[in-house]
Amino acid sequence: MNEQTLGHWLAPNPAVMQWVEAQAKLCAPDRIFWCDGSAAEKEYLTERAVTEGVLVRLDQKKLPGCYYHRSNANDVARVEQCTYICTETEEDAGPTNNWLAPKAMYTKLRALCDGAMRGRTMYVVPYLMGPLGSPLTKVGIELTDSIYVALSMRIMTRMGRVAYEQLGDGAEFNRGLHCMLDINPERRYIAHFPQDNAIISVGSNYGGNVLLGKKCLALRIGSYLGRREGWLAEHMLILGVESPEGEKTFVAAAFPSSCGKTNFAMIVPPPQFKGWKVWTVGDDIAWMKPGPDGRLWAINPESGYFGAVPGTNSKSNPNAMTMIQHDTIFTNVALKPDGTVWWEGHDDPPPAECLDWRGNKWTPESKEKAAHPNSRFATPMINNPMLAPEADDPKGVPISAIIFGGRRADTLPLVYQAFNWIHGVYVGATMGSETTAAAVGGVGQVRRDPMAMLPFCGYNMGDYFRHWIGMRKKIKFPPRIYYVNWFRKDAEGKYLWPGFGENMRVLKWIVDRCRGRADADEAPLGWVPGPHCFDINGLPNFSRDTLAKLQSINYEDWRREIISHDELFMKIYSHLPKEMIFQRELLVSRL
Ligand code: GTP
Ligand code: SPV
Ligand code: MN
Repeated sequence: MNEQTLGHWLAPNPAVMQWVEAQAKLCAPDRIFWCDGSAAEKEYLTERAVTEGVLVRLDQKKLPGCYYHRSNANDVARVEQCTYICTETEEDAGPTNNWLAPKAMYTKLRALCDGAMRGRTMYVVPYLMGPLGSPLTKVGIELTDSIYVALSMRIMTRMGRVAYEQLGDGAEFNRGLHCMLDINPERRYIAHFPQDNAIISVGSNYGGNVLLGKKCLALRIGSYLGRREGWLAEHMLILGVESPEGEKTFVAAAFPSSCGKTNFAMIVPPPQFKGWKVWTVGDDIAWMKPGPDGRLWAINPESGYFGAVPGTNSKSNPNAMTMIQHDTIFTNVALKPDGTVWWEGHDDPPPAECLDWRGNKWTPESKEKAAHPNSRFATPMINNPMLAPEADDPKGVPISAIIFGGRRADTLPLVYQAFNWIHGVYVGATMGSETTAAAVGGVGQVRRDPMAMLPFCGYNMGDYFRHWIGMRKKIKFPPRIYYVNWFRKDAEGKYLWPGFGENMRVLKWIVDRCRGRADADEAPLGWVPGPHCFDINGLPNFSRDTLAKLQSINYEDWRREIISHDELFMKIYSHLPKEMIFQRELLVSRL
């Protein structure tokens, strides 16, 4: 395939041509490769990535279509300290975001990109976030000098001609520029220009830093556009629960990075839930808009899963294990001599010898982990045996429940339901969670992560709360709001709740509440399951007593918790809706 001739199929959209030309002039690539999304192109690019050493071909009998990638050891996760929201004023970005004036950032980054693709290929990657023809769908074009990004975007988004089809001769598309430079953390910037619908990412080649459709467009720019246009861009999975009678209830859930969205989106109900099915619509991002029928409708803008690998096995996530057996790119897991892969928490025991995520020899005696804690699979959603048929529906799905949840060893109970929408917004806004390996920095520290959006909100967090509160007026039948915590531990540090598939028990109560067929008791935090409508039958070593521990509220812990809420509230005080203060007072008085 001759690259210069590619692109001839492209009906010239003047806005696209002009912009690509200008960026090419800046970055000075030797070649421009116009991606069309075809199967032939995938084959060609894959072959080329293998030749260049960017991908390792895995055993094609055991793992057909699967490839292996190692990122630079200094580049293994999102970098929040290098992520900027370049709104016109610092106040618009708010105190929870890094900010630099757009002009200053453009100047700085254009200098870094100047000639940065000399000797390299610039891939022009057109993509859709959302199904073709959906009113919520957005067009993006990412220019990248990473063949890994081009191939990953093909999995994660609807990539290729389809994007030009939606764009037509319009000029409204997200302009994304990605230059790897020399993968130097000192020159790493993930910069967003919401008012220009533009993103520039330099100095990284990893996940959320560079797959610009995902966190950058679908969440940071998306949330900014959502406020302007009256919808919500959220860090949420979407799933559909089907009862034995065939009734389907759709639920969206926001848990911070590496806190269980992919797992929850794919749960397999335990045996006692005979006839119940859980379908995946999305595992990371939801775009939600009020529909003409007064309900809140959601799409998953992505078309693939970029999931955390460690801990994935046929017990914790059987659907994920099935879907990553073919046509998957693995990043930073361990590579076995037989051309297959391994990670901590795999079904198979540790291999006698393998190469770790850095490419060094590893044996079970090694002190370091074989797979990086933030190693990932990228797999197309069509691989998922429980992919909801609605995942491609331009209309989306109607959301009956919104769940918030964090990773908390103490203080927070297993489940409760907010009293109403505003209370639910408060519950989401005050969410805290232990930090994880999904972002560079410490692991295990509790921090406030409102709605799991702390690293992803593209404007002032106080205004974001106000937008959430204001949405209530636009939704006649608002979803019920819940809080869950799968991660509460006992005094010995062991998880009190078995989690994973057993989370179906919590989900069932939530669905039954939405359908008006489960009772609840009023408690200080919200509604909690009544004694007879939370099923614990068949749970080994689990008693009503354990459930009581999981649900218990310790007043001393809650005193500390509310003081910790206040730290965030003080930080954003000048934009904090007063409803949040009132909710705080109500909570204190209930406690
Ligand atoms: P991102 O892709 O980073 O946004 O993460 P995510 O929210 O999709 O999290 P994921 O489902 O990948 O889970 C992250 C980690 O949490 C994995 O190590 C899981 O094994 C663990 N985990 C998920 N669900 C549960 C659960 O119910 N209980 C416990 N104890 N651990 C869980
Ligand atoms: C997250 O960190 O929430 C992820 C992984 O989903 S990344 O794509 O790197 O953002
Ligand atoms: Mn995520």
